[in-house]
Amino acid sequence: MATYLEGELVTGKARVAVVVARFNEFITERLLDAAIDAFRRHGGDPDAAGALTVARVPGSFELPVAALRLAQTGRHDAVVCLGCVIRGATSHYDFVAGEAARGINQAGLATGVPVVFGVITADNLEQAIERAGSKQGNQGAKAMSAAIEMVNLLKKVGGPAGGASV
Ligand code: INI
Repeated sequence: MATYLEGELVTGKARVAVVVARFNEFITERLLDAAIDAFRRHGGDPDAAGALTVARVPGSFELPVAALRLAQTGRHDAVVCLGCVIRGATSHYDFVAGEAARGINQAGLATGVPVVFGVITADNLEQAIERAGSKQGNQGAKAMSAAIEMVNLLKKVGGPAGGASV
């Protein structure tokens, strides 16, 4: 008999930290609003003590170091990283987007705490807007849902817990 494991989209007592980049804040604040809303819609109370922590960083390049530190505290079951990198707006797009992705992945692997990539990488502002609450949904809501699913999956898997107890 096979064993099938999957995480429910139920916030429960999960404690989630969100790191949000100020760069392109017109977009990233929409991602943050949607992430908090998703936390609530999945049954969480963002105002409960320790349930939701929001940390702001200058740009997407700084997301990994803040995510790593938050994950290392042991006070959060998942960390959601939100940012927006627009190709048209920078010649160092590839460095910022690439290092953000690499560092966010590393922060999760180093700590065992799910660290979710909620960074929009877009060719232009129109594409970014599409992923921040119009045609393509909202990357912030998707990232929060992914975090909650991962918290619940890892709870079922067991083993060494990286985050807070849920
Ligand atoms: N940061 C972003 O989050 N998005 C961008 O599109 C961007 N551009 O265009 O350069 C950006 N740059 C800032 C970068 O993330 C760092 O904050 C900065 O280089 C200081 O380390």
